[in-house]
Amino acid sequence: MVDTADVEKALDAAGVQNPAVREYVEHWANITGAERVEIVSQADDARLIAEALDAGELLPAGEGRYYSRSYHKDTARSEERTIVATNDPADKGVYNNWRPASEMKPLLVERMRGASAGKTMYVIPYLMAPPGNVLAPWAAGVELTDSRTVVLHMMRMSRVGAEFLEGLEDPNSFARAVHVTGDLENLGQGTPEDQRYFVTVADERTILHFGSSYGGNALLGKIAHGLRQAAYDGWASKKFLGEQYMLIGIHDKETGKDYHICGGFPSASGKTNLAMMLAPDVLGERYHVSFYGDDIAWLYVDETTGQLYGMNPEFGVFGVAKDTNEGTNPTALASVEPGTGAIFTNVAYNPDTQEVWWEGRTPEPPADTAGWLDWKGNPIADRSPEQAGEPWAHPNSRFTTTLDNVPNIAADYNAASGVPIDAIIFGGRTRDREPLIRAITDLAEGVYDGLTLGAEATAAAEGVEGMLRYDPMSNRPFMAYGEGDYAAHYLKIVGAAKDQPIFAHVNWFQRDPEDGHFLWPGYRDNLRPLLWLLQLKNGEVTGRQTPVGIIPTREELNLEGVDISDADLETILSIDVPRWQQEMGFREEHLKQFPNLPEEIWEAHRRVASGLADAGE
Ligand code: GTP
Ligand code: SPV
Ligand code: MN
Repeated sequence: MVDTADVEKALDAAGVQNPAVREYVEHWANITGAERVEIVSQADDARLIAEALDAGELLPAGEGRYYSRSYHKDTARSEERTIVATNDPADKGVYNNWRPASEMKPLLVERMRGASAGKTMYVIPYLMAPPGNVLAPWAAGVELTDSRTVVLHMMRMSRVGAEFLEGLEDPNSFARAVHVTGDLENLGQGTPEDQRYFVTVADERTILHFGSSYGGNALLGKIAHGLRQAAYDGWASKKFLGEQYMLIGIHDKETGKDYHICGGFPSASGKTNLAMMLAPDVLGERYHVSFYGDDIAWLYVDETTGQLYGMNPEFGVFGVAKDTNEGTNPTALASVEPGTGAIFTNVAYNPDTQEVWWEGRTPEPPADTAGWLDWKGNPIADRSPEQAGEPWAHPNSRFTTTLDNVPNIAADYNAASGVPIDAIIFGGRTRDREPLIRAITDLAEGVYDGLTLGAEATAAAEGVEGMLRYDPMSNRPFMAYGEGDYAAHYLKIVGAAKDQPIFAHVNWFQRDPEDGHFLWPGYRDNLRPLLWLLQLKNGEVTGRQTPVGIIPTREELNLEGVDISDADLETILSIDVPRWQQEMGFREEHLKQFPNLPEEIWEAHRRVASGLADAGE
């Protein structure tokens, strides 16, 4: 085990002077029993990559690209094992899996004690904000991890460097994020003996994750700090919202105007794709879409101007590989080209050619299977006939790359303030009922709509793919406190903005009940309903009022060059009243779970329900 003098020496060498940080690092070095401590900064990337290649933790995937494979039972977030703990039972919500801090902390210390023996404990100082943002007091953090692969991911996903910890107004205002991998082969993942725990002790700003080295379970700046902790901090400070939102800019070259839209879709439901979207060819002369963020936005109102702002606290993209190709998302492919330093995880890999492949990359898998290994590392050529249909890549396989590599990254993505928000959208995978877009102009109705977002679960979480469930604001797995308090806080933050954003619910995933085809072509064509939404906000179109919002008429939606049948278009631009009436009953049950839901939300519910009752007569 490393001795305190050596920890002090490492901290000195890295220029870490903040006494609270030093104490925290020493404390956990003692508990985890790591053999050595290393403080990392962005400048260490090339060296750590070389070490990881040497150790076989990463494999080369062509020039300046890397491949990593995670343990086969460790490929997605575990919602069941994720817990928000605090010292106040009033923080218990329906979805946050609340437990007392006093119960969880000892359990985690017990599991982490001595668990990094023989390993290096990496100290990753990071910032979840563009430098200089007013929310900086909640953005600094220090992740401790015993996994080099996690370090390399964190360097791509967040701003890393000891400088972010010095000069904090309150030297204690950094999130303490401890990650210990554990013995992955003996953790009983998914069994009653499951040893994993992913705990955010929100009122102590301490994150303790044990038993995984994958994605949101292990890159603690991202989901645990950027979403769960931030949601709690935003509420406790009454200053901001931390949301699972993408954030894009739309530039109209004809009028010179810039618009910014943010919005939440559940995990693996299209945020990255929307943020990387190119305008359809016929609209490309006039409009340009720029990328600000694809997974997290923090929203706040500027106290002097009253303007609502959104900013992306992340520095990179951890995107779903499946179905990413030249047609669906050429931007994503460009962002992981040779030389970008991108890391692919759990895709199929060919060590002979250093190529990678995933389902949907090309219509058919490589014809010559020689050398190809599936995501578990098993040769494709050795598959039995029964295994032939199994995917080559894990459905939640991902690519990791920094914002700088994204071709449509906004010129001002690093701006300290973030950007003014014009619209907030919600959406998800919904195979029926939800039209292409319905706009909502009232704040309470917008928040109500977010709270009643119902969608199919995806492979981004273990075990629930395809199940229909409510996913409030696309935050169900990231809820940090009670849903009633959350709704009230949301109303207050956005309600304080002098110009109110327009809300909308979108759905790219309606399917034909007979043959299952997607009714809307999606991807870059998704710009069309968004342009309509901005025109509606500007008073340039009026749409058609329905009980569940305003939907575009066929004429208003720019459909030039879209390949869609009249019948499909009709379906996605209409409201199935009986189906919606049935939905209102489910919504009532869903909302009833939340005590102290603001009366405005219930009023919105009753307004929509009575509108639907009238429409059905
Ligand atoms: P997380 O990173 O898990 O939070 O997910 P995300 O919301 O960023 O999801 P992402 O954009 O990576 O999309 C996930 C999957 O949805 C991919 O397989 C996409 O190909 C698919 N997808 C995205 N947009 C569309 C669309 O417009 N239509 C259809 N049919 N599929 C889409
Ligand atoms: C999600 O699951 O919503 C993600 C990926 O964005 S992970 O980092 O694994 O949480
Ligand atoms: Mn996400």
